Amino acid sequence: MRQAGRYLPEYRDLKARHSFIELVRTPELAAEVTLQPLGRFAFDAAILFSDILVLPEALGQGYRFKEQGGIAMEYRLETRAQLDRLSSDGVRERLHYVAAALRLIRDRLGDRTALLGFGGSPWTLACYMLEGGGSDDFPRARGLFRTDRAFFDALLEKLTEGLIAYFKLQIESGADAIQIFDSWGGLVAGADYEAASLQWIRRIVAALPAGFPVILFAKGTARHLADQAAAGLRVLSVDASVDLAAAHDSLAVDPTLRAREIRVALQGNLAPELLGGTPSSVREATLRLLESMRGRTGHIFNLGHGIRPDARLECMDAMVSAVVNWKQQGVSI
Ligand code: 1CP
Repeated sequence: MRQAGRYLPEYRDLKARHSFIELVRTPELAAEVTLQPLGRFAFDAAILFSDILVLPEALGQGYRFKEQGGIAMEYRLETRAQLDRLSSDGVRERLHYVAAALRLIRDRLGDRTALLGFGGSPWTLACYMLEGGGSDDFPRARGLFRTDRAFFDALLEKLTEGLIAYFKLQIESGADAIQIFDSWGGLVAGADYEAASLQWIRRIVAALPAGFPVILFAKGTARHLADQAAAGLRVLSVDASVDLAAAHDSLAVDPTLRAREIRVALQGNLAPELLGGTPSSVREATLRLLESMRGRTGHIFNLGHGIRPDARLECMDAMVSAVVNWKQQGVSI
């Protein structure tokens, strides 16, 4: 889940003095923001503070953070000439600040807390690049995928190459696992999901060191969990619309996965909106989720999507202590 952000007073303090992009690009500040949530809550893992859009920027299409919230790209990717100008050649150099931040965080965390690196999926990044910013349904990316597959594939090739270089850099700099965010995977259904998104993710996983753990968060793709598991991912992070226990059981009996002896862990999937409510309802929902997974191996408790700015600290406390106590004592509701 996203751990940092406006729900934390200490993040708001830093944001009052530095722009979002300054926080992302300054290793010392990025390390500080990464560690802020761990100063308050007993998380097992830290996730690097950065953004998925640093990769398009490193390819040549910058982004900015709008003060009213949300993201805008420097321009909308439309022409072949613009596409030709994007290049994955300098990714390592241009993203050296991420490597420096990871090294600082690694040093400060020691080896008791896992450190997650991350990036967007090629498809999700293409959505932002083609639209020129955020959208509810990214009509330009969905349109280009259907009307100009050569352009689409050429863009996704560049993104895939760039992401492979970027993830290797993160691994060398101390990341224990990589989480790929395919936040808009749910916009492409059926066989299109494979062509638009999953095949590129599979290529990335295959290019990383053998066995290196990769977590996939792909919103709205519950029907593709078995395909994702077969793509070499170690953990599938699922959104709050999925019944986690049912998903676990359907993967456990999937004939293709069984034949290939593929097992994945599931991560998730408490609804982030709950954290804007009361501590007692958060505790109850957290315990209900944990209980539903009792006896099923391979569950990493997490939110079903990023933390929201209206999350209340007392609700975060209730959630984290419910998980910690449950783990220590096997507490039930
Ligand atoms: O805990 C952390 O801070 C982790 C770092 C992190 C991650 C993993 C951030 C910092 N962003 C992300 C991923 C990310 N960024 C995704 C994929 C996950 C998801 O679906 O939420 C996406 C789509 C983005 C792009 C982005 N960055 C948006 C959405 C834009 C849109 O219109 O669709 C937004 C609002 C951001 C800003 C951002 N990035 C990160 C934070 C903490 C914030 C909010 C900053 C703030 O409000 O001050």
